[in-house]
Amino acid sequence: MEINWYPGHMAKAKRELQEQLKKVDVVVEVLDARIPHSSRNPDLGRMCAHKKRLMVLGKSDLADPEMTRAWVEHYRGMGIPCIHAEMNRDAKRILTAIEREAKECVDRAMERGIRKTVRVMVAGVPNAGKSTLINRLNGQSVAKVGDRPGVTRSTRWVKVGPYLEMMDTPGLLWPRLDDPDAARRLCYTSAIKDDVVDTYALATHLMEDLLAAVPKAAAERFHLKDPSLRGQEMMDAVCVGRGFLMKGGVPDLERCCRVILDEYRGGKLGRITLEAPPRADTGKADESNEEGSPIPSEGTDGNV
Ligand SMILES: Nc1nc2c(ncn2[C@@H]2O[C@H](COP(=O)(O)OP(=O)(O)OP(=O)(O)O)[C@@H](O)[C@H]2O)c(=O)[nH]1
Ligand SMILES: [Mg+2]
Repeated sequence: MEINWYPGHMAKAKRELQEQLKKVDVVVEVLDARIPHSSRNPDLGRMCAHKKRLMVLGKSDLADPEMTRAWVEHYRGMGIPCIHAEMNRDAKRILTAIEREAKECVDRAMERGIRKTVRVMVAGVPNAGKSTLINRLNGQSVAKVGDRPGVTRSTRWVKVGPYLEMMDTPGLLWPRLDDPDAARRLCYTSAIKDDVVDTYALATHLMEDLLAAVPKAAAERFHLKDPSLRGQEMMDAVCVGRGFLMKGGVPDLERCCRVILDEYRGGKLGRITLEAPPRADTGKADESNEEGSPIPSEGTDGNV
């Protein structure tokens, strides 16, 4: 499944971000807690290497809490400050974590008798929840939010307190999505828009990944009597199970695909994380060789 999506506004946004970085004290990188490896933009890591950083595993209400904890530990082990958050609830915790990262530069300015305004850039892949986070901290909906990628089109500073300004940025992908598994998972979570992929292939892959990660929950939700089915047979069985049939009993695959994607995205199958962090005893935790193991092992449906 080939996926290529790097619209013009993203290339422009990347240049703008690079330019703005000079003015920024802290970079908050928002990841999607359901896919903490694939939603990490390697370009951002490189661009912000010399900045104070805070990683926020957003949408953690949709992810398996145990796995989220493991990912937070994993990134902390790499020396990156990391917290998890549900954007609409955890504003205070996020604010405290930002203040912690900004303390050094605030104290330095204070020694010179200056009360510094801290400038924070909020960056990450499309649809991760960046604008939602800023609205929440601001207390008002100043940034446009929407459940599709590419809602924020240009950078924008928002004052969220007397001494705190945050920059909302357009979601950034990297120009070559050369890891097909990561690209596919970015489609599952709507970081890449549906129009650029084949919906049938995407929904089939998602269904297969769900059956691998949470077999019981997926089979139950989609009324699949035989959870070992894959490909076309599996999709036909879902149509029969859920009653997505057209005249003459023909499977309504279009509807089936839409429902699989929508129900996963809406958290209808429970809290699922599709990537496990590398085990602590394998591989070194340094940023250059960081890799997540793609799919949690069979039978992790304890996370539902
Ligand atoms: N369940 C859940 N949904 C969230 C959370 N944060 C944001 N959302 C939803 O995710 C969608 C995308 O949120 P945005 O804040 O627009 O995301 P963004 O990162 O600014 O997206 P772009 O501007 O397109 O890059 C919206 O429908 C939000 O309501 C969260 O913590 N949990
Ligand atoms: Mg936005």
